[in-house]
Amino acid sequence: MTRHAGTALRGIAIAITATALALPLLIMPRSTAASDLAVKLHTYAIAGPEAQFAGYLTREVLASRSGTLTFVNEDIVQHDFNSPTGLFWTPLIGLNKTATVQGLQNLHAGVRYPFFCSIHPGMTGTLVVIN
Ligand SMILES: [Cu+2]
Repeated sequence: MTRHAGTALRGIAIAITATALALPLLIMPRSTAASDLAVKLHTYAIAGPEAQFAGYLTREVLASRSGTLTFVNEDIVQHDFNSPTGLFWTPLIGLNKTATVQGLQNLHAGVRYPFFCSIHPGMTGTLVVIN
């Protein structure tokens, strides 16, 4: 085999490899790339004992727009979980109660949103929307 033929074969091998790598991307329906891989998270935000002084136990909370975020109150004092701009919210709930956070569909993936307790403004955190 001449040096020229070897170079040509190497070029063909590279072309075949590149095609093999690109093929799944071309065949894969567009929806599979992002939305089918999106995870519907069920996550929790928690107010622990003395939360009005200690803050939320979960200062950073993950959520997905199509998932479920449950707020849990483990304090004897009532608390809630709200967006300062009204994008998401729960009612005030008492000890050992849970509430589903409403309004997640209003949010945008990849954005961090502040949250707080409406009767204890010092209770704050960040909601991270992953998809
Ligand atoms: Cu509170």
